[in-house]
Amino acid sequence: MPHITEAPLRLSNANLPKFTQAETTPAYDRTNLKHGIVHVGVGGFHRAHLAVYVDRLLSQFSANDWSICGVGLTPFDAAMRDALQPQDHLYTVIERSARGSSAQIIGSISDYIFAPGNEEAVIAKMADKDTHIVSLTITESGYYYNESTHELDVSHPNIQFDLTGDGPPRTTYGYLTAALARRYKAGLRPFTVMSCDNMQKNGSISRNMLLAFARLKEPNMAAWLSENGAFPNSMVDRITPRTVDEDKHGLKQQFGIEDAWPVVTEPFMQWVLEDNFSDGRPQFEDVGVQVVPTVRDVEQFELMKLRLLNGGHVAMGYLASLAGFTYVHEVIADPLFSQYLNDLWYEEVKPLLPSIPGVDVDHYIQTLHSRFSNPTLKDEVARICLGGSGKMPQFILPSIAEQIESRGPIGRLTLCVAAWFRYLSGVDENGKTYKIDDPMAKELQILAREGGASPNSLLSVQTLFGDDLRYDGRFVREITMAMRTLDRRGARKTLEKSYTKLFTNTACTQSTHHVVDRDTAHSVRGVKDVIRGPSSMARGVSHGPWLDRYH
Ligand code: CS2
Repeated sequence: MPHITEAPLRLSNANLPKFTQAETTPAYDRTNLKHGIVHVGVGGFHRAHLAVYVDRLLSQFSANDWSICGVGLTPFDAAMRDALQPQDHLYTVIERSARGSSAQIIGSISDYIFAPGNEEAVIAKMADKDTHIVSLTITESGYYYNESTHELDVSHPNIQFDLTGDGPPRTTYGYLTAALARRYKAGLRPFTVMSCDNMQKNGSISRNMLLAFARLKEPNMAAWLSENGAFPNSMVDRITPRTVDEDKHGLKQQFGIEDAWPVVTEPFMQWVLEDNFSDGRPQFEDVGVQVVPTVRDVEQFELMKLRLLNGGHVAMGYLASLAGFTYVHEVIADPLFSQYLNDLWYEEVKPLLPSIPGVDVDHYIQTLHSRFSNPTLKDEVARICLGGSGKMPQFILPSIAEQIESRGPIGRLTLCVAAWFRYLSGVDENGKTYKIDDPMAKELQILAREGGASPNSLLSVQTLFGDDLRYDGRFVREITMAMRTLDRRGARKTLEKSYTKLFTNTACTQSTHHVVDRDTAHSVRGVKDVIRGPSSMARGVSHGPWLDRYH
């Protein structure tokens, strides 16, 4: 690992030629770029994903019309502005694996507008003729999508404000609609709205929600947008932990780069993108994006990724948080938790997935296991527990509903919902308090405390559970039992009770699929008896309540 002896240098255009330890630095003229893309929500994920693909386009294909202008809509985004502006919007992507770390300096974001106080500048930028795509990473809750009715949450105060108020917009739809109305009047084409959020049919949801909003606010423009707009669906993937101070220090010491806000990520990166654009697009396929012709081609990848990767994160996250784990790789190295996750994947999620030509789901699951096991990434359990109200309806509840429909097993999926309910109390099993970071935190926390070991109060939230789940006798029975067991025994003991027998009886009889490449070798050590197909216990009890014999 290189260690720098000279003084570290602050990132800036002028210093770029001096960063000799970086694997790549922008080799293009950053003064000669147009903002073909305006991106709303510049966080770690965007900077490790779309911005990296665009950086490749700029370096390798001189795609100068496609640089990114970042936009931050919330007051919290001031921190990103303050980090990026003084360093000419350059930043470093630190890739970490068993092989070590590498640093790439990324230059594709060439401007940043902090919206509060500069609302007009954001609208003007989106409306500019050089802007062809507005991309979004605004989290699940940024879409104001009612999971139960599949409609825009029109009654939300922010949406109401943007529909009826005179003030500057508060929601993404407020900005998009204002900018699109200008383009409509100016005779320009609508920009493509490209969602890069983890949602099933992210493009279709963006389309339906924005059109619902626009029909109420700008009906003429809405008709034009409906006819001429484009909202590609996509599956996006790259695990991107929160940056901590240690990452900044490490970057200075190892690579001589002083960066106010680098991004840490894994080597893996994937983007499956529907080829549906209203005002042109860069040749994303030239830089490793899987551009596919129709929404159907994206759907199956999306489903696999959201239900297995994101669902897996949610499933382990709340139980692990209650049990006091800090990092994801520690959870996966614990045989009990690993077995739980493995059984959830194989028994309760995989059977629901369509087969994708050329994709081996078992291999995909093993890859996830090894990605989650990466100890160099230090992905925090707290991160994967953020925003559960947006994640549960996307990643977990649909699997439960589908399993109920086909009379399949739901024990592990249900235990994860129970763990979330217990987590919402805000106190872990060691009595440690933590903040619930969720747009619905206030109301959910009140309901969690009111409900105690009973799920009924939380199940009454119709927007999350719809009518089919909250009135489903089997689900309600299982979650009630799961919550009681969790309450009495805690997360680890609940799992221990479920698995002690299984481990002694079946550990030798299961076929084991080990992942053996260099990058993932860490995953094999310590958990080698755990990565395998579904357990016999799971097969044996799959149609009965999973936890009832522990009562
Ligand atoms: C995580 C994702 O917090 C979460 O929802 O599951 O951020 C996950 O790391 C990414 O979707 C990976 O592509």
